[in-house]
Parts: sequence; structure tokens; C-alpha cells
Amino acid sequence: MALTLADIKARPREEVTFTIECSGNTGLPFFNGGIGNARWAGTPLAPILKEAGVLDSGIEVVFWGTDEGEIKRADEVTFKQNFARSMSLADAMDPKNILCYEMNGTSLPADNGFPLRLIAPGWYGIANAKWLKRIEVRDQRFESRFMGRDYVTVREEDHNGETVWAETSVGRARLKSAPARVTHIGSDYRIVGAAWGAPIDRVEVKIDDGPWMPATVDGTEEAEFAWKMWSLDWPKPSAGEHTVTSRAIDKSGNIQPAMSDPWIAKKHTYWESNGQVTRRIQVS
Ligand SMILES: Nc1nc2c(c(=O)[nH]1)N[C@H]1C(S)=C(S)[C@@H](COP(=O)(O)O)O[C@H]1N2
Ligand SMILES: [Mo]
Repeated sequence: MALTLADIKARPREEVTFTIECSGNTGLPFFNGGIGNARWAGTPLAPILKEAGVLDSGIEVVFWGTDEGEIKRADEVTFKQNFARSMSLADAMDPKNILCYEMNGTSLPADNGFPLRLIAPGWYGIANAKWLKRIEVRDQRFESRFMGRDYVTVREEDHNGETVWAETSVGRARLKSAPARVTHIGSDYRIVGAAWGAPIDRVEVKIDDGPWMPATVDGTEEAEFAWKMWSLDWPKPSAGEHTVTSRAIDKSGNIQPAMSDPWIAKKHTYWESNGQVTRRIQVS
């Protein structure tokens, strides 16, 4: 099935506000800004797959981008390949996935995937393939640099006392928050930040080694996949360096893990890092 951009734009339109986080956004000082929120518009993917006629043997959907690079595998096999990411057929058929041609009310910018990208709400950045040129259904699990070599999380897991090392392809977004900035008017300081990755119940903030304090979470934005902004007043901090750490708690009661939590500490690659983010603040 071949579709022009005009064909795709003529199909039913769907919008979603979705915060995309790069799975490499560690929260460590060298990379903590790899995230952004936008209003994306496009047409649902599932009806197109259905119209194309997926065979019973189809299990995996591959999204190919126009960007390409040289691949050199550990076994020395070398070749040129376009960017490619895949999803199981069940994940791809999620009615929330859209083939997106608009960002914040304007044509998708070149950097963000013009003419067309996948928007897969609830997934880390890498799943949201940009510059799409082909979508195909295959009857085998698909491996590529961006499925099976890069964007692979290596985690040491405890299974009833036995250590199991698991290598998994980066998947769905995880519960996370971060302090974004500290503002002040005179001596009245305020910490503002964001929380995302799961339905947010509340956010708590710790200054230096003090107790966790409840932040005020902005209740106006009800979009399921959009980050929530939060703030905490910080009256009259003493001069000098302080640390500010936040943790999000989701509606099921899960708490964003500390960096020392085994979930983070026993993860040996930097992908999918949803540990608590600590920022350093200089008050003068
Ligand atoms: N074709 C293609 N799609 C891609 C990528 C890429 O390199 N090529 N990078 C991915 C990664 S790692 C991220 S974090 C997001 C970034 O999306 P943005 O540029 O709209 O923020 O795009 C994803 N889609
Ligand atoms: Mo990324």
C-alpha cells in the first residue's frame, strides 16, 4: 500500500499532547534536558495496518526512517542501513499510535521528523521513528542497531537469590520527575519542575538532607501523556550551595527510585534511567 502525504492528511485526524523523553536522559549532570512536550497531530496507524491487510503470520511492525548510517557489527559484518525501530504487532496496533505530520499546530519541523513520524504515546523517544519512508509487517522478531545493539538496557536482577543479567530493548516510558529551575523575587525562592512517565499522584522535594516536602502539582493539564508541572516555595534559603532533589509518586503508589535503589544502581547501561534527579543550586 502506498500513501502520499496528502492521502495521509485526508484520513481521520487525531491529536495527542505527549512528552517525549530520550531514553538516554540520565538525569546526571551531563544529560538531563533530553525531554520536551508538544501537541502532535496525525492519523491513527492501526486502521492503515488493517487496510493494508496484515497476514496471520505477521508479528512485528518495522518503522524505517530515511536517515542512514554505516553499521559495523561485532562479527565484522559491515553494511549501510536506514534507521529502523520495531514494535510487536499488538503494540503497534495500539489505537493511540499516530502517523504524525503536525507539531504544535504547524507542519512537522525537519528536526522532528518531516514529513511523517510515528508518535507512540507512552514510549521512550527512540520508538517515535522520524522521517518515515516505509512501514512493514514481518513474520520474525526484528533486530537492528536501535533494537538490539544500541538502546539496550543491561540490568542485574535478583530472581529468588540468583542474579540474572537481563538485556532488554528500550521500551515504555517510566515514572520520573526533575527539578527544572529555581526562580526568585527578592528573597522568595521557588523551585519548579516537571513529572511524567506515569499517571502522577504527587511530587515531593528534598532540599539538602532535609525531609521530603510535598510540592504543588499543577492540576490544569489533564492530558494523559503530558508532563505535569510542579512547584515548591523555598523561603529565604541560606547563601551558598544547596541540592534540590525531586521524586514523583504515581497513582498506583509507585515511588520514583533513588539513584542508589538497586533498580538504578544495578543497571549497567545509562538507558531508561528514571532515578531521582539532584540539581545543585548556588544562592548568593
Ligand atoms: N529516523 C529516526 N528517528 C528517530 C531518531 C533517529 O535518529 N532517526 N532518534 C530517536 C530518538 S533517540 C529520540 S530521543 C527522538 C527525539 O525526537 P525529537 O527530535 O522530536 O525530540 O526521536 C527518535 N526517532
Ligand atoms: Mo534519544
